[in-house]
Amino acid sequence: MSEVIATYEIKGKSGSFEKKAEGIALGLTVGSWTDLPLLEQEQLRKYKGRVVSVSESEREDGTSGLVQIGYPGNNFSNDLPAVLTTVFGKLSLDGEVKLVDLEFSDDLKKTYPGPRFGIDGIRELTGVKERPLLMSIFKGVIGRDLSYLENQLKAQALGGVDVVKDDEILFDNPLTPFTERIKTGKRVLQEVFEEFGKRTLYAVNLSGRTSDLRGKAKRARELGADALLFNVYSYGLDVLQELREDPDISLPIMAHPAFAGAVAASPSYGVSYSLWLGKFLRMTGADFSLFPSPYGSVALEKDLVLAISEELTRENPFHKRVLPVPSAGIHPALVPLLLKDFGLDCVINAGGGIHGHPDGAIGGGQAFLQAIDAVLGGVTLREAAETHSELHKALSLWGEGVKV
Ligand code: 1AE
Repeated sequence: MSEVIATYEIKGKSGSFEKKAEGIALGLTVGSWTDLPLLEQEQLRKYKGRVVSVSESEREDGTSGLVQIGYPGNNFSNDLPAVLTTVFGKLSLDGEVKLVDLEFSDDLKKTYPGPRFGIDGIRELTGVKERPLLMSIFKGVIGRDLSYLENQLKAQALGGVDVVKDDEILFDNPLTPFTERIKTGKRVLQEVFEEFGKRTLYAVNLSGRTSDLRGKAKRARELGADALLFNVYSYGLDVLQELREDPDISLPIMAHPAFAGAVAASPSYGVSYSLWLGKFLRMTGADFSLFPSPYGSVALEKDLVLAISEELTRENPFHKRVLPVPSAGIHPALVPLLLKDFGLDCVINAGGGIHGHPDGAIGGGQAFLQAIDAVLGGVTLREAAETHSELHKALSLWGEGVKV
């Protein structure tokens, strides 16, 4: 049966949730039911929502109901805007209701594209097969010109990072226009490759009006861009899906979580992080998903973070796996914790933790790689730091209070 089953967590009085569930199942589908003549009930039956389950629990902040409603696939065109409007349109405005999960039947699920490249494809492109990828971020580039960007990019590549991404707040601008960033980035990274044999990819921020995005993305591909950074939540998931599905774009897409907290951060309202930054991004075609780690400057609770990662990486027959990118305030002393939580198939991503290294971005990148090697070799960071000066300096700066 073609169906989407939504799970909601609802705050309310004990014993009230069965009625609430019936109200949602009917109110968001056929409207009234028991008052209808039998003939009309028969005609509308295939559009009627159904209550799948209702349970309740007492928690510190009051009574909560966990309610599952099944919505027939007949009710919506098979696109995420229609699905979201059905399952959490008006309801999202109706008090303390959180959309915890959506399960799509296979016939619906398989119509979403999933990532074009996925973890294996990105590993092919970077040539990094047996360790987590290392990514860094341009920092402090607003108001700076192309030569500033060029120097930062070169230092990051010389530090050995695998991917460099634009800062998400760097938009198209006269000092560092989109197309010039791509051309400059390509030249610099090719020079580093020819001299040192290290391949680094650059993810350029695809920004501007929605109607211009496809054209800009195609131009980026023609110019030889490696990947696109995309502030998906400032635009919408369907825009991401459009970019992913366009065969003339065909570039890896890195989804930035900017604005995602506006919808997902509340424990009692909005959409769960695992859906928002996990399942939906995978369905609509991101290759990388950035999200706050449990440890850094913008931290999320560990169980929420692990639930996002699980949605991105769990095997599923329809969609490739997405690279989890736990981010924000990451420095080398956190590498053991990140690898313990996320395993090898993740990206270690740092801005300040690379550029803030006492030896600059070159030393910053090297310190991260030394930390990754140490963990994979079963050596503590303190031991590795005895023979690696970059790691030693990083731990002296950031390692205090972190078990290394
Ligand atoms: C959760 C996104 C993190 C991000 O995009 C970013 O720029 C992090 O910078 P740092 O590593 O905190 O300096």
